[in-house]
Amino acid sequence: GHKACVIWLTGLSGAGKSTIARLAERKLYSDGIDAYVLDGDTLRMGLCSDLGFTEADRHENVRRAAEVAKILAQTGQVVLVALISPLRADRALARKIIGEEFEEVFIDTSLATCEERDSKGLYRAAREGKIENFTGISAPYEAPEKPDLHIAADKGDAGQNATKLTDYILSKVR
Ligand code: GGZ
Repeated sequence: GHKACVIWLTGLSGAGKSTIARLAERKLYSDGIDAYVLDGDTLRMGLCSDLGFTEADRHENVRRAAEVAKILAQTGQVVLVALISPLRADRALARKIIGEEFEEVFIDTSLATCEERDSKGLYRAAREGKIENFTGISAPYEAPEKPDLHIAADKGDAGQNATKLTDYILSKVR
């Protein structure tokens, strides 16, 4: 068996968190490691469907995700959490809930790049004032100061970044 852990991916909307997490999940699988992705988008359709994007709601979103990740990690899986989780205090809470198995990974894609990609048109809508409290535009994003792993994701394709992440995870769990 391998050690369980919770890989917490933080970064802006459109930074590539979910994509990288899903690619890493598959790579881990082919290395015989059970991995599971907990995605903000998915959680917000069910468990967190009562939450919006105020500071209080994001705090609660992060707290619930951390509690679920902790339970999943107890089953021995590698849990990949992909959540903007913009505030340092909230990520510190997640670390506290999860304990020593918590690894913070910064998917560092600049606001300029995310906004240029704008794959869902959300940045444009936020600039037009159609979405309130949008991270990076009208709500803060506090970059991690000392992430356990820093992935500069402005350049380099998702596959390469997922390989970096997978290698890091393998070094932790084996
Ligand atoms: C940020 C928002 C917002 C606002 C909707 N601010 O790129 P996406 O679409 O698919 O991912 C974003 C997702 C963020 O949810 P999280 O649960 O990760 O956020 S947090 O950790 O801060 O609670 C984005 C969409 O929801 N979205 N409105 N105002 N992102």
